[in-house]
Amino acid sequence: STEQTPPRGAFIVFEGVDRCGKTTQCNKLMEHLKAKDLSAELWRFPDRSTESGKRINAYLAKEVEMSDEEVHLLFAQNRWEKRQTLLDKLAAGTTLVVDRYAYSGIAYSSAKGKDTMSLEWCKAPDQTLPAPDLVLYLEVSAEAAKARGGFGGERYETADFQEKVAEMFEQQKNAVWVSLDADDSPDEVHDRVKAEVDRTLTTLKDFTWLPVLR
Ligand code: NYM
Repeated sequence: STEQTPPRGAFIVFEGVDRCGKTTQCNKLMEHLKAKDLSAELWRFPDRSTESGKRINAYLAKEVEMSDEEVHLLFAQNRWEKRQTLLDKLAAGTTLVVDRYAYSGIAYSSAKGKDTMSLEWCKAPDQTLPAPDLVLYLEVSAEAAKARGGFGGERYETADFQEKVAEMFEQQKNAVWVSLDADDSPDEVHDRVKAEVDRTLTTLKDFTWLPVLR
């Protein structure tokens, strides 16, 4: 047969503190991928539609109390629930644009600074989940974040805590991370996103396997 297996989809993750512009950039990237006629889906974590997601939503809305350790594991469970679907989509050639992943789980939990929750402890529950091909980290300066203001009433949405979260993101940077200056205009950021994603898409022709989180 002359049929060729299509390359797998790309696994692209956006990360950053609250109000860094991730949602805007995810939507712009989806338009770019659709314009290229690529099969692509937009996902976000937490997925608030599942059982674990509903509990997470109630926790973030301050409707229920939970220990920091419990909610950390619940966020990880919320990702593990999606593991097989995620792998199936990529194998079928669908590119996934994912708004937050394990790095958020690790950053927000370890930013709490509890001695029961070291960085290593926080990393453990997500280990061996599929690792993304590209992490686009939207870096927003403390000044710009303050100027944007408008934090909602959810848990974690205070300037002091967000600064600690940013520090914990910094500690997780690795070879697939690209930091983008999110103080630039949305269109400028999008231009860089496009360049990074297009570069990543071309590398997928050369390998079909997916690494795992370590
Ligand atoms: N968050 C998100 C965590 O604390 N742990 C996680 O694993 C994930 C994925 O949930 N403040 C936090 C970060 C956000 C909040 O995210 C909800 P969003 O993107 O606002 O829906």
